[in-house]
Amino acid sequence: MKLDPFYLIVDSSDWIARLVPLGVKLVQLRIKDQPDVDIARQIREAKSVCADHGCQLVVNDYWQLAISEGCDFVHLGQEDLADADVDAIRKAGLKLGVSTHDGAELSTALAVQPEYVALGPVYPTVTKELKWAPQGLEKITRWKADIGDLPLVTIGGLTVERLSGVFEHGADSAAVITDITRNSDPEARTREWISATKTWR
Ligand code: TZP
Ligand code: MG
Repeated sequence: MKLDPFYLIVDSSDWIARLVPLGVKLVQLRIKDQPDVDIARQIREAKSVCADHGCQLVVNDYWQLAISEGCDFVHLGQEDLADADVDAIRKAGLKLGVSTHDGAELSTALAVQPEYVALGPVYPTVTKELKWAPQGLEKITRWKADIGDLPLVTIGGLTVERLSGVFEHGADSAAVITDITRNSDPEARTREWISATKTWR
């Protein structure tokens, strides 16, 4: 499958309502530590906005809610993957993306035949505490050589200025949180991302 080269990750349906109408085509709803009822409501809102704008919604972590709300794509980290019922996810017809940080995690991810794997953090990130040091650009090339046609999402500290580096090293898509959500003008920055990724779309 072909993924959009710009993969926006946000922590609320409000962000999705604000940024997806600008032309975002791939977005992940990544909510942490909220009651299921709030998450379900936000998934519904996000799904509706994405449907209106031809945007692929990916739900992080909450695969049961993603199934019950009729979504078609989930993203799981390694711990979530270990706990998840992958057969149930597949039976419900959902696509699956998996985070990876090292070779063992890549093997675990490939075993469930995901629609993409994500590699990170490419650069230092303020968003998430990780036990892995920044992976660097060369590792993108190695990962891509290992996975072949399977789409490779890169994540961690990515900015508009760093896009050509990750794509030239073999990334298929670049995921971003901070460079957009903590920008003084998130709408303008989103437009810059859309335009800067045009070559790889
Ligand atoms: N996994 C690896 S890095 C990261 C995640 C979820 C966070 C990326 O966020 P940012 O703000 O774009 O560095
Ligand atoms: Mg997770």
